[in-house]
Amino acid sequence: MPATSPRPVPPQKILLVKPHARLTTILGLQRFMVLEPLEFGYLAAAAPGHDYRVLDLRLFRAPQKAFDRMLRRFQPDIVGFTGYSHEATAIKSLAQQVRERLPRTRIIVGGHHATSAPHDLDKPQIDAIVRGEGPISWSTVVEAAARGKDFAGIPNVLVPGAGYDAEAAKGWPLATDPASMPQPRRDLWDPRSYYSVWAAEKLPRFASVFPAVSMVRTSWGCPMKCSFCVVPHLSQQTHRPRPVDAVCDELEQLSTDYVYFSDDENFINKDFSWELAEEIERRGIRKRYFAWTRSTTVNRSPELMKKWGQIGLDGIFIGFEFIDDAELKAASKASTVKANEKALDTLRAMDIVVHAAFILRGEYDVDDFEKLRSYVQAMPPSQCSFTCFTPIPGTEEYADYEPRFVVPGERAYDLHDCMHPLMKTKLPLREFSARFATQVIEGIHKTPLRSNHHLAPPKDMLRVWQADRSYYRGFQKLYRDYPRELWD
Ligand code: B12
Ligand code: SF4
Repeated sequence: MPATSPRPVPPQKILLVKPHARLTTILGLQRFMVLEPLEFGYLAAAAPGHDYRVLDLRLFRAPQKAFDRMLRRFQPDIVGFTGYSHEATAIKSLAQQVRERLPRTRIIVGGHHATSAPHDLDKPQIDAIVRGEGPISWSTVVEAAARGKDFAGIPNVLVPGAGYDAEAAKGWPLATDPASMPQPRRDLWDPRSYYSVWAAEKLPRFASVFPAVSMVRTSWGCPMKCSFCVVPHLSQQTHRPRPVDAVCDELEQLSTDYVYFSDDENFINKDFSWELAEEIERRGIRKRYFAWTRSTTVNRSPELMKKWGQIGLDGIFIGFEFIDDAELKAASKASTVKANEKALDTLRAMDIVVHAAFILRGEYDVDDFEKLRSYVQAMPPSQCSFTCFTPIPGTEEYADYEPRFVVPGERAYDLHDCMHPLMKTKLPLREFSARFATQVIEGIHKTPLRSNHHLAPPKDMLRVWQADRSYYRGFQKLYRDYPRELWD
């Protein structure tokens, strides 16, 4: 008997939506950078043969109108939402609108909030919650939707409603082999819409500080276990590099010259990073790069940094976190203030700019703020950013702290941008916001482009000024995102 071929999956109209931000802190950040919705490129590549549209609502001044227009014109069979925890309310509200207007459309949610806090998405307007790396399950999810089946039993998928598996939701999703990931599609958005302020020790005269930027993933995960970070949970404390050739093939296809790596730690696997650098060099790929790493990695492998500097690495994000060894130890950072400073000096000597990221705490009083301020003022030119310590959804720490949150339940997710303190602050919230804003703006102004008097095109100078103002105001007004009785 001839083998029967499986029935082809009926082609679907699939809309993939990234919600708009609401918090002024995030809107301020977006003045400096909005990076590609790479997750959707991976999904579309994992289940080909369908008609995909990507709607990135971060790019619209009137996101609701853009969403309405897309639903009306495209009439999707499937809508997939992604989102961070601060976007949880937006996801639920947009999903509700789809449910009311297109009752036959299947609604799927994936991404960080779905992975870390799936119970928050156990709602009637959602048909499936996909956790972890989407490509593992996406084609099965799409096939089930296309055939009108339900989603029970698909790996890493939870089904809202009576069948919601609260036990499965307690564990972290299954890991994915990077070699099994497809090459992400980039034809679903305009690469020129995505940008990042470009940090560098030096830029050519009149070079733009807001170039079009692509986001590329060379690896994900991290073997370390800093107590404030969710990555070790997401990655089972392993670092997973992609095949070097797959990364280089992707780099070669990019239409932009600037690449922001989305890895958690780009250089922690020395052999992989070295091999990747050599292959980039061998293929003659000429791009500028920005990456994330630890100071201890820089100190352990300065020659690797030098190599990357030679092939185009302009800047590195390093979590300095705290300015005191006891705090670093308490957070299991496995680093010291000296190690951070040494890495900064090493990289500056190689003309690689450091983005030093600090964490401050809601318990900070005036003295603590002043201590941090003096430390940052005394640093050599670097790009500095600040977040506020907040427990991460999905971790045990989050559950421990939750009873002490100043805003209850789902509202706490709305504030989860690592800039809004979730516990009561020592200073009144309004004063906390003002001091946070001052720290943030002073940090931005330490950029070497300022001290080196980089001459950017006039439109960029204006844009930087507007972004600075918007970012500063976002922090200054942060207290307004809380109930009024908490402000003073
Ligand atoms: C790169 C990155 C950024 C970039 C932005 C990336 C972008 N495109 O916008 C920058 C540096 C700007 C950034 C900023 C922030 N980030 Co960030 N970021 C990351 C990082 C390191 C990688 C994310 C990424 O893009 N990976 C590559 C893509 C391909 O993978 P992915 O998003 O995981 O998608 C896969 C799956 O999740 C799934 N999937 C995703 N969506 C969907 C949808 C469907 C329908 C399905 C089926 C599957 C699916 O499939 C995808 C492909 O496998 C993660 C840490 C991590 N390990 O993930 C933190 C992380 C996502 N960031 C986080 C946070 C908190 C922030 C900020 C709020 C921090 C801040 N104060 O600045 C801001 C918010 C920015 C904003 N505009 O909202 C948290 C989110 C936690 C949470 N529960 O919300 C993370 C997990 C870091 C952490 N340590 O906690 N970030
Ligand atoms: S080194 Fe970075 S990515 Fe790794 S656990 Fe610590 S903070 Fe997270």
